[in-house]
Amino acid sequence: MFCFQCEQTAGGKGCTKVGVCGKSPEVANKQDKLTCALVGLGRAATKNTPSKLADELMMLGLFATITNVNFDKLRINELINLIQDEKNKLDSSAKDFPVSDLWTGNEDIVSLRSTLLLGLRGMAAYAWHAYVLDKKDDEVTAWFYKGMRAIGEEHTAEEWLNLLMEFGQINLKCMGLLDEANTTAFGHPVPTKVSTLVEKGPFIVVTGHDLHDLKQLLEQTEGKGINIYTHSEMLPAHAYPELKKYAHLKGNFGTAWQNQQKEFDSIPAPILYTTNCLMPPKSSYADRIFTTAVVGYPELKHIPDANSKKDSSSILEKAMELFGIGSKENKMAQKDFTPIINKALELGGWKEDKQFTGINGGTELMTGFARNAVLGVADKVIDAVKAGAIKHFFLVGGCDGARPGRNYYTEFVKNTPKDTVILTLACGKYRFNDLNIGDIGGIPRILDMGQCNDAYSAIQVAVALAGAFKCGVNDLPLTLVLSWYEQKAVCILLTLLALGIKNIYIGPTLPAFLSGNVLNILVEKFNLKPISTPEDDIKAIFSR
Ligand code: FSO
Ligand code: SF4
Repeated sequence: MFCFQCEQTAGGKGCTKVGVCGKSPEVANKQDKLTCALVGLGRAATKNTPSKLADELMMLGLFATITNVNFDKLRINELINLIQDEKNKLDSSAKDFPVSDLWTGNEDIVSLRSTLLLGLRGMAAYAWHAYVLDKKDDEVTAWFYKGMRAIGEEHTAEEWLNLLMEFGQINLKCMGLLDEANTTAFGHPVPTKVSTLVEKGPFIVVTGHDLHDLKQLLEQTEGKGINIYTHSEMLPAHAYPELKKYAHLKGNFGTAWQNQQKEFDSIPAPILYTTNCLMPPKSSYADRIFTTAVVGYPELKHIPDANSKKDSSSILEKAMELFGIGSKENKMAQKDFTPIINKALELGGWKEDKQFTGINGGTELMTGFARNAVLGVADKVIDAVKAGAIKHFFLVGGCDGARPGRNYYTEFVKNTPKDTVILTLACGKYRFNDLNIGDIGGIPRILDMGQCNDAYSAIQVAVALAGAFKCGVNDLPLTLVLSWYEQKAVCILLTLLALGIKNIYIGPTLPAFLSGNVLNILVEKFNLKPISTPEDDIKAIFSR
């Protein structure tokens, strides 16, 4: 096996024996085969128009290879078989990409090619979340095929760089599509206080990013005496009007994904994984885990899609059930959560209310400062900047992770001057989102904009501020301090670079898939900077 796609890769170079994430060599090799089959599907799509199922397989096949999503070689195999079928229907002469060529060749070319592939994986997750809410964009869909074809082609370094920038723009479109899907289905997020108290009685913890799954679970648990708690990237769900209206969506349990083995160990409740980040479960709680959609792990219980299963092919029938793909009509995935509801009732929850805290001891988390809420008070923000009450904005966001060094982000936030505002998003915020660092004229100093895909909101706010101040985004008093872990962070970074955003700080370590030369190009062109210490970085930011 070879895999260097995430921040925790072995030795900062690549996992070759077994994944630090727990991925086995068999699964890693199958995922490579899946990736190369998707190149074949991309090639076949030049001959005939891909079907709805082909589009679904393109998104889901890429999504399934993201870190901590699917550890089940049988499911990956099913996807490969379905992809081969669809490819043959489009063009039986189209060849897959040789697996042996996927991670080999000239170091810089491998680096650039891998960066595009990993970005495509991240974008596939966003496209899928939009798709289950019935939103699709032809340009985004077409780019998956184009991008995967490119993975199987020879390109010069300059051509790869151009492809990466083009991809960054497409991913912006895709994140915009998901923003539209979420806000159309659930309304615009409103600032909301979220408690970390877990009330006595039966409850279910929901993790991952899929708001459509959460909505269905809320509907099906209403009036049943079961409370629902968000975990990790689900926290922003509390801010959406169509989700927060459910009184039994009570609060948030736990922190970011890397603490799940400790946090889930002894809770008297089941946990629903709608997406990453799934860690190999300990035996103490494996029987309480339920996966759904693209998430998979051998032996864990899976909530299938309840949509029609009436196709003649049995692999397809199975895929329809497991992943929610392949139905003839445009149907949003429908799940029957009875097994998890029964488990919650059986386990019964705690006998007494339990007060939990964030990692800094705070008991309340604020969320819901997405673009609509922030731009709604834009005048106030602009006036505060003009009056000198707000001196600088930081976007401190991205993924959390298990490796040491990530308390940089906590310390960074603690060290920011009192006249600065911190925008944040994704699961990295758990390092500091329970801190009370005050407000500026009623504007909280920490503004949680949402999940990782809500980087779209942050971009909209930055562009609007630049418009108001009649300057470019790079001229704003704004610094991006990003933490990365998996491939969604890669597609977001490419979008930021494609928008020409400079001076981004990135950590806790640099991606193993960026070769020295590629990194040099990014440093020269965009002044991308690795993080150092919070004190030195803050000093450098203010001396610019
Ligand atoms: Fe975190 Fe995991 Fe949202 Fe990622 S839960 S690490 S960037 O999947 O997607 O922020
Ligand atoms: Fe290693 Fe990360 Fe790949 Fe897992 S996803 S095998 S930890 S590089």
